[in-house]
Amino acid sequence: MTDYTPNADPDVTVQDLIDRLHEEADREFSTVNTPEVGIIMGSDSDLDVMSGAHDALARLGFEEQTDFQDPPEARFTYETYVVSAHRTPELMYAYGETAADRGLDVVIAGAGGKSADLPNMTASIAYPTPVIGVPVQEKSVDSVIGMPTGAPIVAVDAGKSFNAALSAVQILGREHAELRDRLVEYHDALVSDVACDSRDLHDVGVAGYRERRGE
Ligand code: RP5
Repeated sequence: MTDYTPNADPDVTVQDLIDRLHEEADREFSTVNTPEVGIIMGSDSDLDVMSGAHDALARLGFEEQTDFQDPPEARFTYETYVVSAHRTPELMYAYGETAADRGLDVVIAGAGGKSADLPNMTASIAYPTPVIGVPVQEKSVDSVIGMPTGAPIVAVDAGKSFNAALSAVQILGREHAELRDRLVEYHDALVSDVACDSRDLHDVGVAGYRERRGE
């Protein structure tokens, strides 16, 4: 949240968003047309870190769905909301509570600060829908992963939202062979990148390699 000036005449309220989520959850729909992955973050100041998840999903052929009733062409999609555990606990509750009924298969939740409670609270509320926590900062790690026995959360290291998205697609891949294939293809490309880097670094030499990288 970068602008601290209160909006005197907001054109949307938290209650509007809560109502929207419940309306969508109550609607009859095919899960083919709803986002598989929900990405939430505690503040729009988390967006740069959380964009790694968007990048990974785009790399795997997902498109962003911005209108619940009007899906993009891609078969697999994601959505993104700002949901603050401390400023808007009711919205966090509504998001977690409606996740499965809105067709989400997995949620990626990121938060920063020392009290990074959005991922762990959402995991408890959305259970048994899996939640993958992203500590936005190093100091948020303990808060995100520190769940009591019986209250699970899957989490990645600080800032690793890209990996959170890969983990989300691994979960989806259990049901969708197409996604398993895309994950394997992605991994194969990584492996051959290392092979190329290794050969080039050796064969071109350190100085030439650096020069080629524009350093
Ligand atoms: C957390 O507090 C958010 O997830 C964010 O990382 C941090 C700071 O939020 P802003 O003050 O930038 O909104 O809840």
